[in-house]
Amino acid sequence: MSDQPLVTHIYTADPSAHVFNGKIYVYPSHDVKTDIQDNDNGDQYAMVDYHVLSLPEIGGPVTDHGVVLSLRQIPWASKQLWAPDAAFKDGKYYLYFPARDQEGVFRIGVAVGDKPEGPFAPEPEPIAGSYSIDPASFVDEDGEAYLYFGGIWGGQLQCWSSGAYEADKYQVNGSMEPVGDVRALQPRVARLNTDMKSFASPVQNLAILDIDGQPLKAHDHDRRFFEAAWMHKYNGRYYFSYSTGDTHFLCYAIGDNPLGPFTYGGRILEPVLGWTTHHSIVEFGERWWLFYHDTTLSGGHNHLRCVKVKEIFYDADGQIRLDP
Ligand code: FUB
Repeated sequence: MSDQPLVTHIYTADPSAHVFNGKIYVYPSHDVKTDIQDNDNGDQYAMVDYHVLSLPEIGGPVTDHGVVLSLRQIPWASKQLWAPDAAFKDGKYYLYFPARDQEGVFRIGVAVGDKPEGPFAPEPEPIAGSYSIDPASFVDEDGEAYLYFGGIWGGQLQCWSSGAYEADKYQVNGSMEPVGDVRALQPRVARLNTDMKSFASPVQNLAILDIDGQPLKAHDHDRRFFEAAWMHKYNGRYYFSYSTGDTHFLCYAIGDNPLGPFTYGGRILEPVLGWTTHHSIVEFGERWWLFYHDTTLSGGHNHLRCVKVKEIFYDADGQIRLDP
């Protein structure tokens, strides 16, 4: 399998891949050039629209379906259309996306379409009760739908520990997350209503435990959740995967319930070229595929990324491997 970007005519990142109608659809961020210097707030990720990509098979021709949703169409959003995801339910397609609202607080919006390739019409308000970034939707075999989300540092998750937004928690004693031998910040999950546009349950923390059943600690930057949630199911078990941010790993944790708890399982991908790493995992053609990004197309500019795909494998214990 070649290590080539899916497309080279635009910069793409944060790929959320799904199989709809027998084809692979990829919902990426659309990276753009900017004069904004790199910073830990992520201001350099100044995206203003979304494209959808599709391909009939892995390695096949990739179609760019063009702009399917723009910042200017979203009444509540002010900037930064970050990592999106999509879902299908009852004949409609839903595009979930984070953006800063008019006050600069990240929220999660949803836009609805009739086709997987869009276009998508945004709801006038963000999803009530939503916050932070990187929504990942998951529709289980029983039809129940879930939205996973959250990201620390520029993604503001550290401001929501009380359940309400606290701007002064963005940075405490020079740190944008808890420090030391305390529980790490956890990703969030809520069940989605059948309308797929509202939460059916309170937002709850998603526990990621070590092998001894203890929550991952804040100092454990090699394993603790940072951003880039993804959920998939393999052999009846739930796999929650994510990025460790400043240590640049993609990791996964396994559980028996989509609401957790999950036990840390290992790494999926070592650091790529570029600061961020973000992915999705999808089954297609009875094989499993990791969609991810790096910055090779731009020669290493953190905010100008390109989406790639490689095959992944499971061993007899269900652990994810990059080699058969
Ligand atoms: O693309 C902007 C942000 O960078 C995403 O929301 C994060 O997951 C990281 O990839």
